[in-house]
Amino acid sequence: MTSRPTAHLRLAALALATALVLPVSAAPDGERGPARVAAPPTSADTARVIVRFKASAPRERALAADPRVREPALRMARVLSQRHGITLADGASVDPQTQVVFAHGIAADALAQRLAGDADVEWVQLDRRQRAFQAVVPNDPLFPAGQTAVTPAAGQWVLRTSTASEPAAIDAQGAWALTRGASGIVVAVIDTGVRFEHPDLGRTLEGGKLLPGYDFVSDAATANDGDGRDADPSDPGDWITAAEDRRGPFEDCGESDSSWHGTQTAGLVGAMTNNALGIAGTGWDLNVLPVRALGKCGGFVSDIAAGIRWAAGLSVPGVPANPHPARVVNLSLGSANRCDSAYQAAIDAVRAAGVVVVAAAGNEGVAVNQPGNCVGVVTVAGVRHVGTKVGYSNLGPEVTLAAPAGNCVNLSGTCLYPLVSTSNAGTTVPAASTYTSGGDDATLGTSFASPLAAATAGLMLSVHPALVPDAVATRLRDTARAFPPSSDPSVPLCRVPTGFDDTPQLAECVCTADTCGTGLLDAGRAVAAALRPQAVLSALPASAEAGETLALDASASSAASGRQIVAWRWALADDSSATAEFVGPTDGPAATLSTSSSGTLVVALTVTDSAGATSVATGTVVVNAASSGGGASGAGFIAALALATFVLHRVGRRRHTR
Ligand SMILES: [Ca+2]
Ligand SMILES: [Ca+2]
Ligand SMILES: [Ca+2]
Repeated sequence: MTSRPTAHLRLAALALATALVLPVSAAPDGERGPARVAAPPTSADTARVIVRFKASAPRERALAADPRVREPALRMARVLSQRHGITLADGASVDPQTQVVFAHGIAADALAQRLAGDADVEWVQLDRRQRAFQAVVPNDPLFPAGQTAVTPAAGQWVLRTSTASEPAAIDAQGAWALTRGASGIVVAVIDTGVRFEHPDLGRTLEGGKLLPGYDFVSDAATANDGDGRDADPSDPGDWITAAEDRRGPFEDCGESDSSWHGTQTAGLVGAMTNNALGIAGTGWDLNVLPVRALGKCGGFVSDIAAGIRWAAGLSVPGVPANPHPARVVNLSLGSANRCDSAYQAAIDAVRAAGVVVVAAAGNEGVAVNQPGNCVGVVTVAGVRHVGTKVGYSNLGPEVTLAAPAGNCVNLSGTCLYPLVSTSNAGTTVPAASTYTSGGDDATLGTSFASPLAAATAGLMLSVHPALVPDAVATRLRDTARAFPPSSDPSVPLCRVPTGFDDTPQLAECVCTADTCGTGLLDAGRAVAAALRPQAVLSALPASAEAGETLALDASASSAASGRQIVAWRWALADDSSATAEFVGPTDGPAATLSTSSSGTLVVALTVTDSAGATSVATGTVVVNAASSGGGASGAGFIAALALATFVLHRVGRRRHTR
């Protein structure tokens, strides 16, 4: 630094000149307004351009006094000044061939034109000022904080950018700065059905958000619509009378008013957004597929499993094919049981079809219910606005991550931090369309944390449709924000429950990785992560024989919409114990690996997209000694077989990393 005082001072002066025109914050009426930024410097100020020099160009470089600096900075301004008769100043380096150049008294585009003609210059472009994308604020009136006409006063705090007082907010605003969702990406809500006439939902045919869907409730009494399965998933109400609670098919179901549960989950996923009415939906432009599987006193696993399959576009006998297959299925339902085979089979089938299954953890403060405890599910626990577990939420190692589920904090008055969604005023049959509030109808429960994650998955798939379910889950998990500690030292750590019969943990507790997942859902970070490419190693065998040649295939790798994979790099990871060599190029979508000695091979594939983002996938192959006719002997053969099986499972899990 001190070796070039003149250049240093000149740059400092330029920086000061730039800084002087920047912040303008007072509004004309003297009231404090949002910070504004003046227009970028004009020709009267500083022109700044980025200049890339040809590889053949001579380089003038400033001495690097700092031993940590690997390459001295480019300083070509003096040479260019002499050649072009303009006083130029050196700016920062971009790469070994590219630097910024400043000038006064000339327009930036004129400067760029002059320098572009230089024989040593490859290209010149304007060095444009870039801005952080501002949080997107939809105009739905229930979105902002400070509600006075209705409750909760916090409005849709859940969707806003997280703050010190509401650290659990999921930053849907950050996600919306990247995408407002592709309407072709469908999120299915397997629930009690919906109210199509709600003005903040509506049918897609009439410009609304709800696809036609289907009603899978096969038992007519449960369905409460007069028949079994049918093509209308409208929610007729699921109330239980005192008499029904006493005897009959709904005995002990609990006397209750209609819940309009499905209308609430649907609104959280995809209420009409920025329509100057009611609420914003987490998924903004995502469409919602209503699949009715619950009615009075819930519903049966069989109907839910059929609904999961149909939602994903798979066949269900006796039901017409779904013309709008979903990429995400939300399950805000369940029971305190181990995962039933019927659930797991449906979940496995739709995951194989590329569908992300998201489920709520349940609301008893004990172990995660089914289907949240099934394999391959993104399972969502509920947190308070401060990021601690909300008392009622189930918990345990099956949880993927946590999201706000609604909490009140206060013991009297209206609930302070519920979620807000679309609903209906009817206590039995449908009445007027409404929104939930901080009153008796408050939206509270892990049922409402789950759709926040489901909609986020839909936004992720909107920017990168080829992401496989495991990649969506990994990126959701990896981008979750760390659980904040409680400000109250008396709040205990959550503990892993022993099961469904464990003493319920119904008080606030501090989340840990094995109780509430990897952290707090962050929609903004998750969608940003979805923009990264997906490295996929296909057709990698679990085992091979020494001397065998392996064909490696990365053609299933993918990039986000509008980007392409532009580079592939194959390598063997350092922890490989077998000997092998690549035959031919290692920078294409396919490679050939020739094995020579036994051991374990860890193949690493790095892909780079046209935006320069990278992703790595690794796969493991066990290389066994070549059989020499005699075959492996007893114990050794069995050990090798066991190892191969183990690795097969590992590869199966690891094949789609990130
Ligand atoms: Ca029916
Ligand atoms: Ca029906
Ligand atoms: Ca709205």
